[in-house]
Amino acid sequence: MLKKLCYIFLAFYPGLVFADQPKDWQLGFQRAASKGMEDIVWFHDYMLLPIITAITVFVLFLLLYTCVRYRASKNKVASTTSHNTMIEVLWTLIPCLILIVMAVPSFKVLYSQDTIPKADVTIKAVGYQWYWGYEYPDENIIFDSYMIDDKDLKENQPRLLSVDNEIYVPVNKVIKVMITANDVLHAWALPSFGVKRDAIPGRINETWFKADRTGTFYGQCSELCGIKHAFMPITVNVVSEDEYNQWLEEAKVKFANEDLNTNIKIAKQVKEIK
Ligand SMILES: [Cu+2]
Repeated sequence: MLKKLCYIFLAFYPGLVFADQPKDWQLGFQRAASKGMEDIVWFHDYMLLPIITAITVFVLFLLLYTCVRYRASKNKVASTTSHNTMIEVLWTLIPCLILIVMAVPSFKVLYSQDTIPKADVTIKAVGYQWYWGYEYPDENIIFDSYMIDDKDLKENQPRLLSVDNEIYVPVNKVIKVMITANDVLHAWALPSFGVKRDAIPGRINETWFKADRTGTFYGQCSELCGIKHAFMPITVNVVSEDEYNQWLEEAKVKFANEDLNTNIKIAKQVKEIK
């Protein structure tokens, strides 16, 4: 019971949920790991939620007041009022003002997501039915990332979120993600970074994030893409620069896109034939 109460408490104070993956009973956001997500959480917690709460309480008050004040037993003859210019002007103007006040920070967040700074690392994510393929175009690395089945899960690996080949990125660096799909619509989404973009066949969408702390972060495909839509998770390891370089060295061998030496040999042969 106490545990459940704690979860309900945490659900309303999402900033306190120390997790980079979904938790049982969670209602709020996952803990932010990038400036972009911090802005989104701020916008939700200090702008949208107070406005929504105030409007709901106000409308509830009006409804209750009307029910009591104008109840049939006290008002034998019903009022025939059908217009009140003042009130009509107010209920048009006030919502407009509320929308304008909301629009300013909203557009700021939207544009900061849209303007991609100079990238330190570029990753291409390709959605397939039903797994993700990744490329590090500048590093000649390419690999597929499949969900790990329940029976193969190791300790500390969350169910439905762990993958066999995880992405590695350095901390505090701008990571640009190019997102596309091979077959149907998918969406590459990582809540802690505030990132979600549709993966569309024949088109490349771009987004970016700059993780401000190390750790393992989990996301999922967020566009209904078929029968195994729920089984194509995303795992990102944010590591130090050194660890990233170390991983790169290993990955360049393990996931080499093409054997460069063979290409050079073929090029030489072509030249000789000519
Ligand atoms: Cu998908």
